[in-house]
Amino acid sequence: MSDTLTPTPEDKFTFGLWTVGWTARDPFGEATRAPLDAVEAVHKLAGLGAYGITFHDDDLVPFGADDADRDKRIAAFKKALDETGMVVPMATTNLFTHPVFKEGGLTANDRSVRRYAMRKVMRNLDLAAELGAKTYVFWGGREGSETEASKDVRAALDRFREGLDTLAEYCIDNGYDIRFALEPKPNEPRGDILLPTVGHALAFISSLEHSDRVGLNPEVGHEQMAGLNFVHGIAQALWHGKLFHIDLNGQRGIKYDQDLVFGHGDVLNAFFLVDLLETGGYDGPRHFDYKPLRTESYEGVWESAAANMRTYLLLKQRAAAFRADPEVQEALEAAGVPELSTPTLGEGESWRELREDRSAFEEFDADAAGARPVGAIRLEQLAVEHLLGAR
Ligand code: GLT
Ligand code: MN
Ligand code: MN
Repeated sequence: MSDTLTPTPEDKFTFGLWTVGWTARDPFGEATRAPLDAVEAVHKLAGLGAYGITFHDDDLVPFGADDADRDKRIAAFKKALDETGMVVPMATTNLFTHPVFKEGGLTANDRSVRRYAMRKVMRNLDLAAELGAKTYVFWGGREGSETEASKDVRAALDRFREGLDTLAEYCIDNGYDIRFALEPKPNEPRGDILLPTVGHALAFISSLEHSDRVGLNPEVGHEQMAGLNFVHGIAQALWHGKLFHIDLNGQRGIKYDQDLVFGHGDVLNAFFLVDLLETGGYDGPRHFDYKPLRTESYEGVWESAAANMRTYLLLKQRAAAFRADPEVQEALEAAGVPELSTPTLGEGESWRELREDRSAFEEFDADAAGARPVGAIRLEQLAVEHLLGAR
């Protein structure tokens, strides 16, 4: 098999401990797999060519564990990292599993729950900093409601902002080189989650006191659950300089959060996503946040971990071939794609000159321009042919 399809740490592939470690309990059925030890996860992923591992506080140390148990587990995890060279580029807090968070974490109506949530984040920020994490994810799965009357959304956004600004100050004052990445999701587990899409989150970030330290961790399936084009969302996040991290997986349309293997959903969108990530200036981890199917044993778990990475590398190879194909370049030119980078006004031109330019309006043949061919289908078919290995 070609070498470019063998993952290495240079590819920066990372996995959440909760992904390969998901025991496959769902709302209708019990776990189908035994719990996975964090140390084993580190060794197995390293053996498959991954670069790093990420975790929630409670993935590494069970909720409520005493200090001695906590220290023991963290020491064993660190030892596994040392032995394998695996890194921890990102960490996050579980503000969703325990019943205390049933009505929210940073935006719970109950003030004492909000204060507890902030302390839980602070404690894990200390560990994240110690392990060298550069990104801290906030997925507000319980920040939302099922009903309108039970949540004052404007007050909730005030509290969300207060929480993030306070926690950013905590990082600044402790000298932690950590940026925050908000992860949007439209629903599940709450009926409606606050900051449901990339666009909502971007607007919210601009209102933060420490907005320069806060960006996004968009997940493929979460935008697709809302029927949105993930590639467009990522392009806009990059355009704002806010793509701090990314959760790669697969989703088939507007339904429950499937967390399929990357590429096992909308594969054409995944092709253009990899094309964008590889050429658009993103150099962060390629983080897989998926759930190995409940039908699989651990054999299937490790197969699925490898599948995520291999699919990414295959798409990277195909996207590069697409870009290098002279016929594609000619079709892009014919469709006017490069022309969009030319500013609409000429150099030194203002609305005044535009206003006087008769060729732009009075003499412009709108009917002829309306009848021009674009060639979008030819271009897309070229992409499909590259994706399917036909070129
Ligand atoms: C949870 C969620 C993911 C988030 C994780 C980070 S936890 O599994 O479904 O999308 O990225 O909190
Ligand atoms: Mn998901
Ligand atoms: Mn995610």
